[in-house]
Amino acid sequence: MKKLDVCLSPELLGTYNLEGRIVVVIDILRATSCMTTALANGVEKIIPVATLEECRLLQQQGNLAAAERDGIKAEGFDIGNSPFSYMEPEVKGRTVAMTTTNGTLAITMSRAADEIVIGSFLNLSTVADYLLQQDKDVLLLCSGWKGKPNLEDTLFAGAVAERLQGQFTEESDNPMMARTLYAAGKSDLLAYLDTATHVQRLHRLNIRKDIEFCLKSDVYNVLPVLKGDFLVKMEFQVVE
Ligand code: 3SL
Repeated sequence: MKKLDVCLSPELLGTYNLEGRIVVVIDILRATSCMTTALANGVEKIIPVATLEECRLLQQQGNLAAAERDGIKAEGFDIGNSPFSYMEPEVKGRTVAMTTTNGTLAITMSRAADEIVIGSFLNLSTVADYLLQQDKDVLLLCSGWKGKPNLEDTLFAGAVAERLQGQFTEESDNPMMARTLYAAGKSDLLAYLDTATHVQRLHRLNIRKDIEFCLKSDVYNVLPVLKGDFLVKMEFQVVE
């Protein structure tokens, strides 16, 4: 049977062998929700980079540049990290260089994986269907916040683990823990997350509608995958 595990923080990534695995990178608030929204709304590709310097260089080469640190748009860049920025007509057909506090770093740290795909509530069913159809072990990687686990990424890992239950051997208690949290919170994710630290941080920045949007399930049926240096939309057919 295929194997499933959940890595609660990129700091723990060294305890996993990524060879031959699909890694699902998760940063619900808000990086992977932005990536999903961007590709669903016509962005051609995304170049995820770990540092502001790399992002600036790509901006100078003519790419649209999205940069966020500590929830705030970094100075001198075109856009920050709101999914609503990707609903504007100007982004259609563009290549976006993107750097965020945790999400793009988690992607960079997963490079040894066989495949890297992007997960968010916005494309939950698409991610789960894809994983069920592949013949590979899976690691759900929560980006967390600066090395520490967080509730929203763990909840999404639980949502995926719930969909995969019975089809994968679970390698640690993490999938069960994540599923248990998701079962407790899924009837009202927004209320369940109300006191979560990153939700509170975003509230202090007056960011509220992004949170509500990022917690909606199955708004899009796109699967962002990393091909070389680019995140692009993968087309695949769900086999019933
Ligand atoms: O940490 C990240 O990668 C960001 O998604 C954080 S924020 O939601 O933009 O503040």
